Amino acid sequence: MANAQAAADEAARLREQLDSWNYQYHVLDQPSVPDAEYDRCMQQLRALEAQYPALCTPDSPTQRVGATPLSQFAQVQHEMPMLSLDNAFSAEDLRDFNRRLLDRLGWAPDEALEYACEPKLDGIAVSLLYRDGQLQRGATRGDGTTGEDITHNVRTVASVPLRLRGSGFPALLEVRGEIYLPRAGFEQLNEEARERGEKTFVNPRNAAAGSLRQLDARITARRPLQMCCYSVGLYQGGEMPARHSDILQRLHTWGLRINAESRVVKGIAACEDYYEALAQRRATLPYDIDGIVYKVNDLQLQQRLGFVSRAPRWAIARKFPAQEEMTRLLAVEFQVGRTGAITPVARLEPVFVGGVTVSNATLHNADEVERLDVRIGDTVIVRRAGDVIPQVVAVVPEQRPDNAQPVRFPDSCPVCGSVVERAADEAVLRCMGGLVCQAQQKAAIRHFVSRRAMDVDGLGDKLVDQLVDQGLVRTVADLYTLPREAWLGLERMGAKSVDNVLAALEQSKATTLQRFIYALGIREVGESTAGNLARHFGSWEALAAASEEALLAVPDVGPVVADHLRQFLDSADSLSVVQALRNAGVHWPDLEVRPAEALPLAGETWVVTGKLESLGRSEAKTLLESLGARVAGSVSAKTAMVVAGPGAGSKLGKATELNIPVIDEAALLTLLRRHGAMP
Ligand code: D41
Repeated sequence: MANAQAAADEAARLREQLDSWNYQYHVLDQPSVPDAEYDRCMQQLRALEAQYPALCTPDSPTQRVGATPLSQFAQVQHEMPMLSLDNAFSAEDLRDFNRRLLDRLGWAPDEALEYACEPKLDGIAVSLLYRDGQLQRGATRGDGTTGEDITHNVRTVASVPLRLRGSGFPALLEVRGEIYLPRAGFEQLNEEARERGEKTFVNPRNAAAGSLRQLDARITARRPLQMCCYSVGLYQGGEMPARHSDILQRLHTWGLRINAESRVVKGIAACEDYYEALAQRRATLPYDIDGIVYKVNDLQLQQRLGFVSRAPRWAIARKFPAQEEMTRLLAVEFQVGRTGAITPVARLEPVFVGGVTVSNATLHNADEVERLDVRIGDTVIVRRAGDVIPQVVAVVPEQRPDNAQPVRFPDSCPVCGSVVERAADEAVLRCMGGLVCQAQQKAAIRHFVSRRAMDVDGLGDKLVDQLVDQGLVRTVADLYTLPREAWLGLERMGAKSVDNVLAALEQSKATTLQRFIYALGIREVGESTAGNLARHFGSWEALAAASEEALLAVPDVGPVVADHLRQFLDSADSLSVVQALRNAGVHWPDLEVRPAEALPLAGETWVVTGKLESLGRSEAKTLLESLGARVAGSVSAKTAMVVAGPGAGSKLGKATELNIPVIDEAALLTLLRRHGAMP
């Protein structure tokens, strides 16, 4: 008995500890212990519960996943209907909404109502029912009156507390919110699906919906879903605050996740400012949102305003321009890139998506065309998010016409007629014409003159097209020897424009070895690899003479890059272009070669975690390696420094615990510049 009592006390202690860590990690976004410590505690609790089955209560953190899959979903009647939201599609619509409310309340047209503003998460609306603080039921919104019982799945969502924290909650409390998949989780899920050769999800919302529609909660448990609460439905046996924003705060103290971007503002102009500010940051948020929800903050006013049919009068969703739309695929054309890669491009019936009219979208490569099973004539879903190029993400199979045509890849280059090849381990088809292919000539020149390469101002795409189409320029070296009269003969090139281009070309001759290597457009050799090569070899001669092994010793150069480099350096054509460029006067200072031990971060192990806004993690890694650091995937006592961006998780927690210095991206950029790894 004494033993059993001790076990019960210990189980209670472990449960409290695990709940608290879970809350800090998933609700506060503040990881406080290493994963290993969490796992160890969980193991201890499991062992205790196995020994004393009576200790195993439904709210134990060990009980998030039930044992057996369901055979079907039960229906749930929402005692208090889950209302829907009216939409506003413009600033004008939003002002109308505000005017209607003032009018209905009998307020003057210039009075300022207090609004709670929050991002509209693109997920699945759910209801959580807590009785005496214990999670009793999770249900989908369904049609607002009848939903589905998804308790078994909701229990696996780490940010859904199985029991409420603290005290003072009503005996019966229904919390409403959105379950969604953060973008990083979505990417990870699709990555895993691709590795297994399975179908990928179209977007995070579909992935979240699919995850909640599982009869087997063990599948749901593997999906990194999140819950964010936005209102309270039914409650009995307790009081709730009189303002929406205070209700959210209260939910937060009870251990429920709320949106960190929520704000209270006064007046409709401030609502618009909030919209504009969040629209700017939309692409950088870690989750998809499709608009902003505005709610009258005062619950008494809400009550006076009431609702019409299924939607409250006191709330509205201002929608962002949609990032996905349906349109028809008219044709597929093939573009030839700088390295001969042939990219299928969808020609679409023009459609307004993500704020612009889109009539072309990339289909990436043959594998993607096959995966999508896309045919000409199909209705497709086009996505344009942020400033990324539009892409076809899915086909609408129900709308396929009888005469839909499969996409046929060309047997020869659509530009130069050379043979095309598909390497065994690659998804891309390539034109083997090399510099014979005018498409490759143009792309090579466009790259060579681009800002981050030789930076030749005033040599735009149209001009490059003319030069190549008229046979005036074949290689980048020809740019420097083309006589003034030839430039003057081109369309829309007056004396002044010609002089400007010639001056820009002259100016570009004084360059750096890094820019020069990058400008050559060698496959897989980007800016940072070019920098590593330049710093490692110091001169063109040393690079050109480097063996495969010598190339492999350069940070970030693996067998593939080394192979592309050797192919370039062994090609008589390529070398003659380099020679012609140098004959024309292109020059750079050679660099002092420092042995690896003399690099500023030699011998140090660094860890990069979280999101880096301007660099990205992989570039940060390359740049750190160029300074001699080793970049590792996990934090240990040997770690010299941790670079942490937004969303950094357990690695940051571990660094803090081990007293390892942590810097942010801004400090990293300063350090990289100070050591000359970046301009
Ligand atoms: O983020 C959301 N998707 C969201 C949805 C939100 N932040 N607030 C919402 N508020 C409501 C009311 C005003 C009715 C309580 C909602 C929704 N409704 C909603 N979600 C799905 C249908 C309605």
